[in-house]
Amino acid sequence: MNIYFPKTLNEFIIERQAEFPYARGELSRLLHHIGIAAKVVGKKVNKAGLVDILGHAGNMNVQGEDQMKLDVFADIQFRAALKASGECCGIASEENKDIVTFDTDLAMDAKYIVAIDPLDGSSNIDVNVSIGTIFSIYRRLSERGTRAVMDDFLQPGTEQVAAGYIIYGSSTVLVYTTGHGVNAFTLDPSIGEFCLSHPNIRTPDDGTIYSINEGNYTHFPMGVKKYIKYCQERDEATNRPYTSRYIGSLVADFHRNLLKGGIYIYPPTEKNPEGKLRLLYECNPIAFVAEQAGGKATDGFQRVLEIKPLSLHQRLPFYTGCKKMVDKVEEFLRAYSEA
Ligand code: P6P
Repeated sequence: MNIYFPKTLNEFIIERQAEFPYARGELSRLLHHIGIAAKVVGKKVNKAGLVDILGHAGNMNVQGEDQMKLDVFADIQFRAALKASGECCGIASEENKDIVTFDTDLAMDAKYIVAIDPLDGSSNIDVNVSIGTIFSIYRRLSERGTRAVMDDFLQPGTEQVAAGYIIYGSSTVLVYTTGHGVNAFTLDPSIGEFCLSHPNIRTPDDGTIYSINEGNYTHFPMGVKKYIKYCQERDEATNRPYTSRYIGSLVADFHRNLLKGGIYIYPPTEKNPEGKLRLLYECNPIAFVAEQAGGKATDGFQRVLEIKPLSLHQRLPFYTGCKKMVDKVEEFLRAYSEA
């Protein structure tokens, strides 16, 4: 009988803790608690259609409980886990206009802050499409023992200590980086553990999948329009035409492109002239993972991770994936920039 002895997320985190000089386990504990919240949220997402947790907050479900939207549930769950870890002093979440700071002595003494999109793509839940949680971890700038402040959250993405996402799909997969490569862990429901399934992920240097909502084509910048046509032209030497794949869930589109090779683009549109995606808890964490796997992430002209955030929910155009594909779209953007 072959013994199945997987490397669990906890073993991996502790094993790799040695990569952090002077680390005393704080980051390990924080990542461990994110893993716990991911399991709880994953369970709810996978049963969303059954336990009547779809729909909008404020309604009563069949059990007479106050029904909440799944993303509200996810926000509460991750907030509770981060607070309970004792390693996080505050959170910036897509679900909350302002930062959430913890006021227990334990939490106020914590070293880290977290920016999070608790459930990205949640509009896809009722049609059973994969969705995800995206998180980004920074060292606080403010003094330990005090409440976190806004400046703790407005740091450039290069200051991230760790970042990653959980994709709730055909399986629940947690992908993260601490700046030493990218690793993915698949939840084994039979033992309730995240097990290392994709060690040291490297995204291909080039790819043949492009992900963009072409419904917004009319209002795309000319460089994006030209790039889409480039993807659609026949040229065997460069494996074109490419394949168009767009799920409408960033984590799902990004994860497929990360493994198979591709580019995800959310450019300025008429409805979102600044771009739709948020810098703090969507673009920065995804950009950190992309770069650590050998890919690239820009706003079309500059490296996402070097952008200094000016506000919590700031949006920007987002181009991420295989380095050569991002380079190519940037070439078109420069050639046709209206500036
Ligand atoms: P559109 C989901 O709302 C999201 O933030 C990303 O997950 C996804 O890639 C994008 O927006 C989809 O936006 O405008 O194409 O529906």
